[in-house]
Amino acid sequence: MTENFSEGFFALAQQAQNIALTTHIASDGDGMVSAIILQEILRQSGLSSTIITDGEDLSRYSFLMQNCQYRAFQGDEQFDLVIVLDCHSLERLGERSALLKHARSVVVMDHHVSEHNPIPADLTVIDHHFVSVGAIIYRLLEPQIKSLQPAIRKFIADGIYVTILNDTNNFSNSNTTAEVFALCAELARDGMQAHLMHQAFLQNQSAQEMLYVGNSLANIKLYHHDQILFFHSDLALAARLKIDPSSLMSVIRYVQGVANLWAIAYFRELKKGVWKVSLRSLKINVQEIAAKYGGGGHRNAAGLTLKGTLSEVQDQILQDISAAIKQL
Ligand SMILES: [Mn+2]
Repeated sequence: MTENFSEGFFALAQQAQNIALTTHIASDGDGMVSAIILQEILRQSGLSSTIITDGEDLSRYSFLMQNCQYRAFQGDEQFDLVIVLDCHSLERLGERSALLKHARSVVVMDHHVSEHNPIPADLTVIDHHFVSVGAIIYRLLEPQIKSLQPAIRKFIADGIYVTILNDTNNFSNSNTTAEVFALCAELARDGMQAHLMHQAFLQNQSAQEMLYVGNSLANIKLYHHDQILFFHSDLALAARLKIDPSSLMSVIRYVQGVANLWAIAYFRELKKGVWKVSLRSLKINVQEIAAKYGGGGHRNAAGLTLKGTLSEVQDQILQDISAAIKQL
């Protein structure tokens, strides 16, 4: 698969006049950092590209963005080649799905469980065995990466390590396998220093962010014999603290240490009456619940968007989680 992919990938990239890299709505440290490192790999082959965002604050990746070319989606842009990372369904691209209409070719690289409405592409890699899309890039473009100058290889290793920190939640999720450690050992041999990446990516919160987290944790509610934990952050809280929640690390990780839980749901208000719901469970399959509402993810971690008041949305999700628990 490696050879075929990299050949096909570089052939498409070389034919393209211009290249866009993009990822799912509410981008994260896997999709966005994968875009940053793939942009560097393309640059090293003499190919320029642009990362198309939703205009979110990317400052938490600034330590990897010295040479990054990116801009917010403007609505009517045309790119010959569009590379979609960490997502393979049209809905998950939001407004940026318009990029695909004008594209001559499309590449999709993802590691989520297959969903409805997959993006039609010239080249698709979807493999849920991979810990992150960064890890897919490393394995599929390994010969190219190994041939680069040491400083560039280190930069790419740093980025791939960050995608793994993000998607394993600092090596604490069930996707932290022997292969993940083996891959990280290779990254360390390329010059990646784990303690520096940990500091840069996981220990860079502002005091305002901690206030946002603290206020969100203050509204924890427990259901079903204290086995289901709900909490939320609304628009009023973000406005009061003058914070852009899309720029923050996942808030849900602060409750993943709570003992004896069957499921966690975190509700964040995206717009008036629209809630992004993040689900976590080591017992039930939350990907199935997310898929029911057009969302997606993995068995243990998934997300969806729901409209309604907070209590309507929470009632709905509580019913779904309770039903899934009953079926166990
Ligand atoms: Mn990912």
